[in-house]
Amino acid sequence: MKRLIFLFLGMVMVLAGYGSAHAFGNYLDTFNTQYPTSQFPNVNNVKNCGLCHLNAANPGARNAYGLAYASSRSFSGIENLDSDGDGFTNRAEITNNPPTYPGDAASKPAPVVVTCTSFTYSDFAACQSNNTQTRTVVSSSPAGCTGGSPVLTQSCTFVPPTNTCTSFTYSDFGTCQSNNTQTRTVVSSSPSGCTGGTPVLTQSCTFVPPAGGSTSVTVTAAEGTGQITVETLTGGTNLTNVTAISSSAGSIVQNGKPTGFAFNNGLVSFKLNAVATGGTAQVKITLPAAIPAGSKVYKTDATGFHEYSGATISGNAVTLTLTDGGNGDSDGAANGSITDPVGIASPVAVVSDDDDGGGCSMGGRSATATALADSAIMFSPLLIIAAARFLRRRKVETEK
Ligand SMILES: [Ca+2]
Ligand SMILES: [Ca+2]
Repeated sequence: MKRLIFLFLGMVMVLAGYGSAHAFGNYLDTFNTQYPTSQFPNVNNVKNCGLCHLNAANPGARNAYGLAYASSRSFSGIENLDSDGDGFTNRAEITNNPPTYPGDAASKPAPVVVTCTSFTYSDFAACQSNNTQTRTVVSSSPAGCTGGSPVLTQSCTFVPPTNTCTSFTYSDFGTCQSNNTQTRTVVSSSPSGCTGGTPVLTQSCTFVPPAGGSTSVTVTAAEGTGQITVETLTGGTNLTNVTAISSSAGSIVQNGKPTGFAFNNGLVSFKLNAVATGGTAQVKITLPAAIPAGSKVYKTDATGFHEYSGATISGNAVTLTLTDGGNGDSDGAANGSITDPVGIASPVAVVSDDDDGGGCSMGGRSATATALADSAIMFSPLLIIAAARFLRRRKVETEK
């Protein structure tokens, strides 16, 4: 009995195996017709149960390709489908070399490697300290390519960035000048070691002329000789600090004081306000009496007396042409005001040796002239004696 049972089971197994093999054989014939080995030599790689079933070794449920075939019963009818959804059509997988399973998404042709041959680039970045600059690839072609040899760097000449000042600390603004501006200076700047930048050094303001000034001020000469009048002519609004000073005052540096001259009326100092910054101005100084010929105008500063050429003498007045911060401005700064200690040096009186005595001249005699005159005076008695002798001799000869 047992033997009968084993025999039965053996026949069932053989028949089952035959049925499976027979079914596979039918499909395979059809498959071979669609994909002949003669045309696709490697197609045999996928000619097994795994073509249509999830498990090649133990064929059970169909995979996606098997299901598609079961539905259509036509290999040609499903070859343009991508049954397993791996991105390749069933035909592309089967005819690929090597072929892959159209029902197994994990089995698919290796991607085709295309090397990029053309590129578009970003702009080059700033030149770096190593004298190179770089750019990046924006796009490349052909589509889907990889690699290639994009040119991403080039040589350049690195220029160190200038360290420009961006922040400043300032002094206070100075007083408002006659041009309605006031200035300040940079005390410090940052970042450290910077240069340049655009500090704001001036601003508008409203100039207010100094109070108490006048266009004409009269003071008594320091030497008591009379009145000295200082008046503005052009280029300044008013005068302040008009002061008469002795030329020998302790406040006046005596270096350079001319010899043979005297400041008969002393000096007069004044401040001329509201001169255009750096501009020129004219001031007229009228002295108590006519200014002697040969007089010179002197100005004084911290180093002493200096003859001033920017002056015109006429009668008892001298007109000074002055420049703010320059000629004639003893404060030395183009600051809208002119400070001007000035005096007229006249030749000193020289007592002559004339017989009538007591006379004097204003230095009009030269040293040579004086010497000749003195000689003439010295020898005059001898001339008288000689003349007397000459006349006496003539008288004797006549009497003979
Ligand atoms: Ca596929
Ligand atoms: Ca596949």
